[in-house]
Amino acid sequence: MTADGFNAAAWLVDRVAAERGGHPAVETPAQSVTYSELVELTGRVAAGLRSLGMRRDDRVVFVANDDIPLFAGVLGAMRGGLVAVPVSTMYGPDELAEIITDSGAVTLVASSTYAEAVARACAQCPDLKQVVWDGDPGQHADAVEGVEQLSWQDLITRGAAADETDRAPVPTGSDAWALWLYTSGTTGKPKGAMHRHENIRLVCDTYGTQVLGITPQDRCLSVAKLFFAYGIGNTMFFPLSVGATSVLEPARPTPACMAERIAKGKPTLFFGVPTFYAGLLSSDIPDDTFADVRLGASAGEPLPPGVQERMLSRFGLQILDGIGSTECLHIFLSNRPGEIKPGTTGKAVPGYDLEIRDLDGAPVADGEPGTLFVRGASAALGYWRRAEATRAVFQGEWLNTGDTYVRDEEGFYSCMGRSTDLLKAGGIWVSPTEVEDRLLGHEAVTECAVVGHEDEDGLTKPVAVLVTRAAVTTDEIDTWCREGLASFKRPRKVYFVDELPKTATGKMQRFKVRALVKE
Ligand code: 3SK
Repeated sequence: MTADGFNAAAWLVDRVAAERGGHPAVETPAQSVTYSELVELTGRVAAGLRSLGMRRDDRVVFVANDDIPLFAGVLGAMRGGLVAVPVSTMYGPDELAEIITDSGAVTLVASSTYAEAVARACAQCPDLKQVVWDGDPGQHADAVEGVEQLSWQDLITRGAAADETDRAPVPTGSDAWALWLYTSGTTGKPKGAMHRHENIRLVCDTYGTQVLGITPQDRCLSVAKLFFAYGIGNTMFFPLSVGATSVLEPARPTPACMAERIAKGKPTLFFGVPTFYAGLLSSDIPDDTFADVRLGASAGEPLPPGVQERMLSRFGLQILDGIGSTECLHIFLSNRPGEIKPGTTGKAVPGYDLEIRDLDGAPVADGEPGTLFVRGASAALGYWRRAEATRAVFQGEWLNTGDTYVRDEEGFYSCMGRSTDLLKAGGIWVSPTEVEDRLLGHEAVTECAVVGHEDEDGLTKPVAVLVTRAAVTTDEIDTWCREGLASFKRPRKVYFVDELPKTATGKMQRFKVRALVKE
C-alpha cells in the first residue's frame, strides 16, 4: 500500500460531495444522482462486492451500457480497492471470454442487453464466480452452471446491510491498480493496460483542466462509451474532478439519438470522433442542435479539416482535434481553444513531452516524418502479463505510439498514419490479422489482405482484398464477418483479385495492397 492512501474514486466523489453534495453528478435519460447519493451508492457497491468475497486488487469486469450500474460500479470497485475492467460491449462471446480469463476476474457486471454473448462467454471461464445483472437476463440467467447470478439491486442491498467500514474508501495509494483497459494497441490481440489511481488525477489536471478548462457548471456528453479510455475520461473523470455533471446516453449513439440527448441533457462539452461528426453532417438533425455547447472535442483518428470546417459553419461547433491513447489514459496532444490549426492534431498537452524519432531512434528535424513518442506521468504501468508487448511499447519513461507524425515550423503536429500495419476505424484499433483470420475461415476464401482505406469523408475503414476458390458475394462475406467479429472490424468493401502482391519470398506486400484498393 502506498503511504499516501490516495483513492481516485474518493477523490472524484467524496471530496466533491463535501462541497457540492446536492449537485447532480451523473444524469441518464431516466435518473439523476447527486454527489451525496453517489457517495452512498459507490459505498454500497464496494461493500456489496466485498460481501461476495472480493479482496484488494481483485478484478471486476464490466460489460455494460453507459448507465448508473456501470458508472457507480466502476467507481465502487475502485473505492473498495478492487480493479475495474470495463470492456467493449461490441465484443463477441469468444473475445469476451478471452479478456475475462486473461484478467483473472472472478466477478462480472453485465447489462442484460448482452445476456446471450455474456452467457456464452461465461461458459468458457471456469474461474468466474458471479455475474451481477443490471436487468433481467431472461432465459440466459441459468445458462452458466456454477456461476452465481444476482441482480444489481441484490448487490446494493447486500452493501447497504454491510458494516460501515466496508463502505468507506480503501486507502489504496496513488500507485495501486485502479483501472485496466483492454486495447488492441499496436500489436493485435487485446492487452490490459494497467492504470494507477494517480493516473486518473493526472489526466483530469492535464487535458481536463488545462486544455478543456472544465468548470463545475459544465455538463459532459460523449459519443465514446465509458468502456473506452476516451469515454471514461470525458464523462466520468473530468466532470467529477471539478464537481460538474456527466450526461450519459445508454443507447447506441446515432445522430438522431444524440441530438435528442443534447436537447434534453443540455451538455456544454461534447466529445465525438471524426466518423460521428461526419455522420452528423450527413444527417438532417436541426442546425441549432449545438447552440448551447461551448466546445467540442475529437480524438481517435485525425479529424479531416473539411469535417471540422463544416461542423463550425453548419452547427457553430468549434472542435478541438487531439489524440490520446489507452496507454496514456487520455489525450496528450491537442489543439487548444482559440489556437486551432485545422488538419493538425495541435501541440503537446501540458504534462507531456513529445519526440518524433527516425528508425534509429534519433529525433528528426521539423518537417521530417517519424514515429511519435510521448512521455508523461499518466502512462500505464504496462500490459498485464504481456512482457514482450510491454517492452516494445513502454520504453523507459517514453511510450512508442506507433503513429507516424510530422511537426511543422509552428510546432503543430500532423498524423501521417500508422507506423505498423494496424489501422484505426472509427477511432478503435483494428488488427488486420484478426480480420484476415476470420475471412480465411470462409470456405470460399483462399488468401486475403485487410488494409485501411479512406472513405468519401477521409476516414479510414478496413477493406479486404480476396483470392477465392469458389464464387462468393460481397454480401455473404459481410454476413460471415458480422457473425464472427465486432461489427466495426468488418471490411466495408471487398475486392476480388486473382493473386495478392507478394515478395519473391512469398511475403505479402501490404503497401501494394493499399495501392490496389486506391485505384
Ligand atoms: O484514440 C484516442 O485518441 C484516445 C483518446 C483518449 C483516450 C484514449 C484514446 C485511445
